[in-house]
Amino acid sequence: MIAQSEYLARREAVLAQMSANSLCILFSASEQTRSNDTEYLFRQNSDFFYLTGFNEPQAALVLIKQADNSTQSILFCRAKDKLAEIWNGRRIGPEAAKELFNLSSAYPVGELATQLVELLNGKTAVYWLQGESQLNDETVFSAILAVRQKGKFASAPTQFFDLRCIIHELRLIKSESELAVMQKAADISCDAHIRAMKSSAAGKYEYQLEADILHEFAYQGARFAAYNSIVAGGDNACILHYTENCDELKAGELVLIDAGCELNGYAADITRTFPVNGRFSKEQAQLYQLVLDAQQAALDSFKPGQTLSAATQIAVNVITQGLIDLGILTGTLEQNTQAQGDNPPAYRQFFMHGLSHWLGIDVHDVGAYKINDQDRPLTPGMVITVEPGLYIAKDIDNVEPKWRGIGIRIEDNIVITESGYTNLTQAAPKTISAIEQLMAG
Ligand SMILES: [Mn+2]
Repeated sequence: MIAQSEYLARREAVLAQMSANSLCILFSASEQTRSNDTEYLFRQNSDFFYLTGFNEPQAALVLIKQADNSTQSILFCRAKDKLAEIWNGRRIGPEAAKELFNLSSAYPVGELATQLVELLNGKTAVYWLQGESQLNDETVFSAILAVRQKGKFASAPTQFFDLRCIIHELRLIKSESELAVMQKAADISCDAHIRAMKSSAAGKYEYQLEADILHEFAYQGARFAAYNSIVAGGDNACILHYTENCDELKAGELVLIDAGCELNGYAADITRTFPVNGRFSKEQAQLYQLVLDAQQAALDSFKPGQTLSAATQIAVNVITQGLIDLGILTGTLEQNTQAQGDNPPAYRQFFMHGLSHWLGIDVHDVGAYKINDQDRPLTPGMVITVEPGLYIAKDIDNVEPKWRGIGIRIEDNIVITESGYTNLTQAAPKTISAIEQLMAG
């Protein structure tokens, strides 16, 4: 769990970057209808959660930095309501929230619209997540308009900043306590992958392995998957975001599982590919080893100062050279990794997605990948996925039939450290021998 003192420090870090005499507002997520009068399980807005740890809908956080640089954190949240709480669950309420969440003050959310007009009056600048929600933009603009209409002694802010450039940079570097939560999310997700490997058998259905995965997540306290789980047998693995998970698993085929849980707001994102019946065929093993070698070569390069594009190039070169050696591609490494006129490089037929993305509260986490249009050097505390893949579709005609219908991805989650990296997901087996051994017994 993340201590309240850390949420306070995060708000202070945002306030430190705000200009004097400014206001920042962040809104909670809203409940989303699933059908008629039932909702999806509530999931908090990631940025709001990062600054508050407050997990209710219908809330807003206002940060104020006065002209003399003194600061306030104000929460607007649902008022206590006996009847509503009997039907729909407990509410913390403003009074308790003020103490529990280290706030300067807290008010019922019904007061937000009128108080916001007063709070904005006289401020120079406003920060919010512009364009994230029409309703939230409307709340901000309506309050600004109301200040303008108050007369000549009122003054409305004239500088509007996107809060993303502050908060998303903060979120990109994970603290020790965030890394501890992410390690736990990774551990649970590794257990789930191991369980699916042990459970796999020809004749089972993809959704049954998905059920193993989700049960393991929930049983260990992670009620949410961080994203829809992919359980793709055979050539379904060549559909990158396959989530139907409805087909029968067949002996002799591989199954690709891309699944990770969300624990206390933080995501894991792991992919493993293994034989349905526990033994790789010769061709499967050759392609699998190639992806594993590409991943290891990329992993070996990670340390502060490395860039994602340089690491990607390392993985691309290993995969491309391997495909040439197996006779799947012809020509030189350079010919196959460079664009040919208007055509993408030849290797892109078989490895068509990126190697890495940020990982954190969002599975595809926030933070700029480039700074001034230049690849950003990695720094300690960044968490990324490393996920090379190789996909040879069933209907591709320029590849020998024995290679077709095989999709492989291997994905781990790593933290960049001062000396290199640590792998959060090494507990999930990924060498051919480790997978075959686990599944044999
Ligand atoms: Mn991923």
